Amino acid sequence: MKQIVRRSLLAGAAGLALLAAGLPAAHAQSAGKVLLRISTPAVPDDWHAKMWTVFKESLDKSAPGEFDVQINLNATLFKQGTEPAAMARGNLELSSISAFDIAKLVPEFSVFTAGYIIRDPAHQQKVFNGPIGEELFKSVVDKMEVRPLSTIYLGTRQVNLREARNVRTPADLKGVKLRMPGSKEWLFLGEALGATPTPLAFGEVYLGLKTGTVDGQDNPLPTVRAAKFYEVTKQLVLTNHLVDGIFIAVSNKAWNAMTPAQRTKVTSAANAAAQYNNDNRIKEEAQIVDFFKKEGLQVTTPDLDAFRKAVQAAYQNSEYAKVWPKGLVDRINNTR
Ligand code: KDO
Repeated sequence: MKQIVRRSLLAGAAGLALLAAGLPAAHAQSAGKVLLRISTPAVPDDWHAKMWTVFKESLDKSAPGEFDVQINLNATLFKQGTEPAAMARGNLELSSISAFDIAKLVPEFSVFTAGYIIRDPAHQQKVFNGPIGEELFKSVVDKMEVRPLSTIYLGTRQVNLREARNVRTPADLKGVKLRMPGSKEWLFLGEALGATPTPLAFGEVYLGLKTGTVDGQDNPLPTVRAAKFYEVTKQLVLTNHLVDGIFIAVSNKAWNAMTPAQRTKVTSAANAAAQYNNDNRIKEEAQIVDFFKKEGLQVTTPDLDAFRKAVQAAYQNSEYAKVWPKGLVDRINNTR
């Protein structure tokens, strides 16, 4: 008995000594390495899928043999939108989470689910890398048990229709079954655009368009190319309605178990991945319209003022705006 008590006291003391030295208490381990499981619905050919290879290569270089980075694409490990819960439970270490995922637990974050708020990728980086990002990310760490590390430009979302039609204003989307990801924040965006939003997971969109379950979908153009939605649609309506962002996030469990040196390396790997995605996506967006025209799609520009006014009014009058901290929209607008 004495022996057991003494042993556990010793083990406790050793644990305390490790913590005092800033060493990890307990890591998810894989053959002695720190396990970093990644899950994303992204298709392999999209930039925010390829960026995870940049992340892995960066860590292999800065910390050879220290991390076991496992990349799971196409939502094969966790369903789209369930990643934050999996991370909080300790079943997943990393993923890229959206403002829509965050808004479920940090309601004020819904300001970034609103159309026509973020102006462009540079504005997005300034907002999230400045005081606004710092304040809001603190609530994410506390309420979601995950820590955003860097901001990924997912692209500017556009409407993509199965059959071409004349779309000048939101009224022209009346009755159009527009596929949106399956959460109320997404469905509200579809409604604000004037359409009839229909929830569907990303992995089911191609077939939904092909069979006519939905009349259209919205996504940034590089994703329309990478997921081959152009094969089953006839028109792109350049609404520019959401300058979309996702955030590379690590679970608090994994983060707290890392040494300070490991945290620094993981953070720079996330930044390298973000830079890779952002540079390539911005470059591709600037020239991608020609690709779709060659594929035979009609590319049209609607009355952007009409879309902006309708969407902004829908949000201002919504339940969402009621929880936005006073002055936040002005602060976002004034970030230059
Ligand atoms: C989508 O389902 O339309 C969406 O673009 C939503 C994003 O938040 C993100 O989940 C993305 O899909 C996936 O990463 C696939 O590109």
